[in-house]
Amino acid sequence: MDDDDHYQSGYDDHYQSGSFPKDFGYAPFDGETDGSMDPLAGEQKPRILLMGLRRSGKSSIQKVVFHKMSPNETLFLESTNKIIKDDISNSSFVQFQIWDFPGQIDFFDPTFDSDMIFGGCGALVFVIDAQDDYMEALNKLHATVTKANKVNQAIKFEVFIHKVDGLSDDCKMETQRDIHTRANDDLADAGCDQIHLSFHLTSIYDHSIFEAFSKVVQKLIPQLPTLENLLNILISNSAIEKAFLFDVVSKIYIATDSSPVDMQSYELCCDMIDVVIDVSCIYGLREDLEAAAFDNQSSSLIKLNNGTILYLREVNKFLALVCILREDNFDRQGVIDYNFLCFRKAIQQVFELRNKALAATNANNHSSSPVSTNETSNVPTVSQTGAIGQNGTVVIAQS
Ligand SMILES: Nc1nc2c(ncn2[C@@H]2O[C@H](COP(=O)(O)OP(=O)(O)OP(=O)(O)O)[C@@H](O)[C@H]2O)c(=O)[nH]1
Ligand SMILES: [Mg+2]
Repeated sequence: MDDDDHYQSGYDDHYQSGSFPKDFGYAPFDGETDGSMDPLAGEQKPRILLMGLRRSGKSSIQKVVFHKMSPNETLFLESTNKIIKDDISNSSFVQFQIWDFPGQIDFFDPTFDSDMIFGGCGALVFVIDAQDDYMEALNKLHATVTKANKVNQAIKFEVFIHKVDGLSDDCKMETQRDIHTRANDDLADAGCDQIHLSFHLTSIYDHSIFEAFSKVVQKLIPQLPTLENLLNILISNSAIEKAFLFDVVSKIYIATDSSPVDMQSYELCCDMIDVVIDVSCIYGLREDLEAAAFDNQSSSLIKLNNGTILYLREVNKFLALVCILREDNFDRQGVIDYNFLCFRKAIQQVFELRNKALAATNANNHSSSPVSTNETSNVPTVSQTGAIGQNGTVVIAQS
């Protein structure tokens, strides 16, 4: 992509993508425990489409979340005039393409191949500029959603009520309520009640855009319930308050335990990842070795002055576990560390089984439709000592 090359060439070689060293960008995940194959190679990856009116902020979102562009730099982005396809292949769990559309796209244009575009689409993110008059955007949303749903009923529709940094809290709520009501009324009037829209208040100037994108991506991960279960078992046996499984490059969380997420905790964990990567870049790299800023030795502990601890551990090349817990509960660090090792092992099993299932499917059939996997909830068992049983298994069955 020309745009990316242009953007990244402005960076020092060592910091190609934000504070990450050159080899820490989005490259095919090598499975860590399963050789160097990319199980989705040759398969069509699930797609996330970014649509919305001109200047609503689509390209900015894609650049800020996945290419570490700073929000201020988006002021200089040029209008998109063709579909930009961006491959996000950072880990086995999070492999997808993002297609950034020009604002003025016309569905009735004969060159617009809606079967091809909506056919393999997992999620459609529709961006509405909340600082502008949004009536036209709502019409476009309605046209887009009904058209896409005709082609593919499996698409998840996500509406980003965007640029809310300029609005007061009251105004944000009022705007969300108004957009929610109008969009759903339009669908009801057209007899499309079955279409479900999810709404998110977002801005590239805070963590809300990462949080919203986390939710979008999570819906595309079939293993999510298994991951959530593993996290629940981990936290309940380790006296941890909250745990996030992060994709380190994008800082989106691909899973968390089932207690509610509050923005502040999420922001703290994001900031911790930045600190770890930055410190690691400055002090951790040896000249003789092309060591990455994030590797299997990565771990960090930050004590806050309110008696809380942030604890980060590497799970695999692209994932980190970040936990929040009370300082008093950290006395038994041995148990936490042991439980973590069991957790990591279980996650590796999920990867391995998924890779095997995908490899088998690739060998057996050469259809171009995306592979879907379902897992049974045979999650690791909890042993009497309160740790995750080492012989715990996670089984993924082909649907
Ligand atoms: N205040 C604010 N401005 C934003 C936000 N996101 C994007 N912008 C600004 O909105 C303008 C348009 O952003 P783009 O990303 O180019 O919009 P687009 O939807 O890709 O536009 P087209 O490619 O023409 O369809 C830029 O000046 C951005 O800086 C946000 O969250 N808050
Ligand atoms: Mg654009």
